[in-house]
This record gives sequence, C-alpha cells and structure tokens, in this order.
Amino acid sequence: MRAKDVMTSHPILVSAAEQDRAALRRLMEDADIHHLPIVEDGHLLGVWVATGDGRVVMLGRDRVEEISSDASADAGMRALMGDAEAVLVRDAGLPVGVITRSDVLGIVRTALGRGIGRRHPRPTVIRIAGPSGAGKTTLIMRSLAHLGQFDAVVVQANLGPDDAEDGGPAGATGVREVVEPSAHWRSGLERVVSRLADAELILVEDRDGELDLAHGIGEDVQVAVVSAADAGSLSALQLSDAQAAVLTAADGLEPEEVARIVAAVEQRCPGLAVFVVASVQDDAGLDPWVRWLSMQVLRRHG
Ligand SMILES: Nc1nc2c(ncn2[C@@H]2O[C@H](COP(=O)(O)OP(=O)(O)OP(=O)(O)O)[C@@H](O)[C@H]2O)c(=O)[nH]1
Ligand SMILES: [Mg+2]
Repeated sequence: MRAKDVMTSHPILVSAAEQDRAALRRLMEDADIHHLPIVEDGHLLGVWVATGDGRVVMLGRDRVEEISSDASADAGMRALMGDAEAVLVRDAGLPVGVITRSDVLGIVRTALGRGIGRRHPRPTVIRIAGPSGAGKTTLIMRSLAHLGQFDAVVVQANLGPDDAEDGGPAGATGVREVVEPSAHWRSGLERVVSRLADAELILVEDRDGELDLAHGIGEDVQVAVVSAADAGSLSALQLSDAQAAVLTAADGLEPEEVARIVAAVEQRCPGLAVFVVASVQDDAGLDPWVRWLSMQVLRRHG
C-alpha cells in the first residue's frame, strides 16, 4: 500500500503569515481536522496542531515527516508511531495529502470491522468426514443454528467446482460458505484456512469416500459422521486420529439398538467422544454435540 492510498487528499495548508490562533482553530473545526501544515513557497515550515485542551500550538518542521505519494504507507505509519505529528505527502514536489493518527485510526477501524487483527491465534478447524449420505451436511446446518456466537465458515470440499458459484447449502443460512474441493488435501486445506484467518470456527465437510481418520491433514479436530446403522463396522484404525464420532439417523433404529452400537464404538475406540443425533423435531442428541463443538473452539481461544 502506498502513501497516496491512505492519505487525506487536498490538504488545507496555511502560510507562515497566518498566526491568528482563534481563526486557525475555527478553520480546523470547520474542516474537522487537527493539523494545518505551514507551507511557504512549497517549503514545509512546521504544523499547527489543535490540542485536546483547546489550544492551538505550532510545532517545528522536525515534527512533520515528508514522503512521496508513491512511498510505502508503512513509512508514514512508522513516522507517526515515532515523533512525527503529521506526514506531508508530496507528488512531484507538490503537497497533495496529509496522514495523521486520525487516518491510522480510521484504517484500524476498517480493519477491525473486517475481523483483521483479532488476537485469537487462528480459527479452530473441524474436519467432518463420512460416507456419502451419512448426514454430514445436515449435521453442519443443524449445528450452525446453535453456534451463532462464533464467526463460523463452512468449507465445502464435498461439492464440485461447478457448485462454487451458488455456494453450498450453508450459504442459505447466512453463514459464509466456501466451496473448495481441494480442502480434501493438506495443501488445499492450508490455503483455504489461511484465506479465512479472520474466522473463529471453520467446519470442513470433507469429500465422501472410505472413512480414513487415521491421518489428519492439518485440521485441529477430526469428526467421523456415520449413520448409526453403519457404525458397527467402524474400525479403531479408521478412527485412530479422530476426536469424535457422530452417529446419525438414530431415528431409524430402536433406542436399545442405538445404545448397543454406541457401547461397541466406545469400547473399540477409548477416548473417542461419541454423539448420537436424529434429524427429527425432538432430537435431544444435538445439544451435547454442539456443547462439545463449542468447547473445542473456546479452549483454543485460551
Ligand atoms: N431420518 C434421518 N435422515 C437424515 C438424518 N441426517 C440426514 N438425513 C437425511 O439423509 C440424507 C443425506 O443427508 P446429507 O446431510 O445430505 O448427507 P451428506 O453426508 O452431506 O451427504 P453427501 O454430501 O451427499 O455425501 C438427506 O436426505 C437427509 O435429510 C437423520 O438424522 N435422520
Ligand atoms: Mg453433503
């Protein structure tokens, strides 16, 4: 970024002859500024500054940095973080702009509005994998409805590039959704996560296929989504690097049958958090899962 990108253009300059402080203050108030560079015959002589206590004081030219409009904006920022009270920007020698701390604060405000500069180190990345039709999308959508406290993004690695224009199903809920088939791979996931660094939570719907959560691809948490009816065939090896399994469509089985399957999975995979959901009205299973998911984000926030 260049100085001309961040400066306030068409600066009001005053000559050395203008010494009437009341008039200078009125001028600054009318223009809603706090600095008036003093320029005589193109030479910078100093700057008038309206201080917070109502005074107007003159500072020497040593307190004003002069840079070219094509210079890096960073040069101006550094000057303001040091001794400079203002930065006078010149183009072909002519004063064309001023940068003050007000401009810097304006930039910071814009950045904050976009989530840039958050102190949480990086988003929590949750990879959700499972066979085709296991209920991954359904689970993500239902979970998002309860995760409004987080700035969440869904990364769809399970849709083709042709779907990218419309976004995926989460887009309809108002949650940001990125269709990124390459997020199935380590390098693709890394790229998309670095692009979404302002998010707090990234839910990645992984591509369908044989469930293999023995090797992570750079996410924080891996979750297997499998229909309860199919969960009996899950092996410990398949889930060896997973933190949770969500057994879906429990509404299609008798509760005793579900309990038996859960017990079997828990026995086979000690330490795995196992949840059971059924995308029906009175599903009580979603709550513990959403609480667990929230904890994954909160404990990374520190
Ligand atoms: N009865 C019942 N149906 C479910 C449940 N979860 C998902 N489904 C249904 O199962 C079908 C597949 O669900 P999706 O959420 O699209 O599954 P997916 O894993 O995202 O599927 P793909 O992305 O196509 O691989 C849909 O028709 C859902 O409505 C559940 O808990 N109970
Ligand atoms: Mg899906």
